[in-house]
Amino acid sequence: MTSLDDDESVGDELIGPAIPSLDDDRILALELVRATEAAAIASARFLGRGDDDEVDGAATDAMRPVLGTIPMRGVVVIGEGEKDDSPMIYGGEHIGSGQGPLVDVAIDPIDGAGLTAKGLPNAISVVALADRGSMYDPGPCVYMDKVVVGPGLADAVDVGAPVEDSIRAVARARGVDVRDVTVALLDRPRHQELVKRIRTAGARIMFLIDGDLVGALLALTEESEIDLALGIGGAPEGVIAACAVKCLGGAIYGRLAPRTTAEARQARDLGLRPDVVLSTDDLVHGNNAYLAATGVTSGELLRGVRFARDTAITQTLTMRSSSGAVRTIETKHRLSTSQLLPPSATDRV
Ligand code: VTB
Repeated sequence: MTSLDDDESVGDELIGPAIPSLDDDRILALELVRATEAAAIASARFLGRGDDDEVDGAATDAMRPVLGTIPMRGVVVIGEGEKDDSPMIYGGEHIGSGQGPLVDVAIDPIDGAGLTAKGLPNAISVVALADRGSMYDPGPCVYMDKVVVGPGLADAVDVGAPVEDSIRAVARARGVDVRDVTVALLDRPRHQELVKRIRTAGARIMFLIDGDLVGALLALTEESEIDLALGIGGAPEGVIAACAVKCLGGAIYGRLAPRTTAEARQARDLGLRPDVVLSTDDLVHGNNAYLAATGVTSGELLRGVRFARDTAITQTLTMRSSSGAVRTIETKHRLSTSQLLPPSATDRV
């Protein structure tokens, strides 16, 4: 976990005029949109071309310079893992214009690089912010076992409770039959047993090929078809989902799911507790979270990037916890004059 006290580099950031508080800086909710729009447009150029790394690289390349213009003093807590040949935004990196509030930053320039490379639905580009020191750092743990439910269902579930109980509790809270409860989870062999139990309990399942963040966001959206997002997905996505919970209501419970005993040991050495259930507040404390997500490929949550003559149209959700405002922003970008994209992304127009 990053904290103000143990981050030596914060020293320089504290020099100068008084630092604004994050909740005074509502403009950030709009500034973030530009970062996810840029990543979405750049990565959508590689739709269906079969190369995940190209998609990922384009998203990161386009997002990085925009993040650099945002008036914040950010430290990346949730960044990208190391991958060859891709320009990464690393955990610990300082990001932002160097003015503005002290924030923790979580980025997923593209959740669903593989989906985009195959032209499949539900790829999004995401950035989230919260007060400095407030985001949970899953360290070496790649996976987290998660339960996400929308507003009004927060008390109905717990990652430690049997899934059958959670499904029944959600049905009761929503006033519907169990067979009308819809669960989203990643389509993975590791979920075989869980799938059997959900089916035996009588609920419906919507499988996610990839991109469990969209599953979480849909579970948090009352009008969506999904009531509950479950199962083992990305740990970073768990922290980002917690930012969304702060803005939209509902709850996330997560437990780190180390892949090996060595990873579990490494996590414990860093003070993490793989056996403990983490609440929304453990994953992001305080009430100052922001999140922006732009559709890369179309899905139930967002439309993907559409290209026309010298134009790209994007759809973005942007939200901020302290006001509770959730905006859907559709933007028409004139590609020949847009300052948003690096030249490498526009020369293919
Ligand atoms: C999910 C998904 C990501 O990783 O977190 C998934 O949201 C979980 O890992 O898009 P596995 O694919 O190994 O099951 C991604 O697919 C890739 O980061």
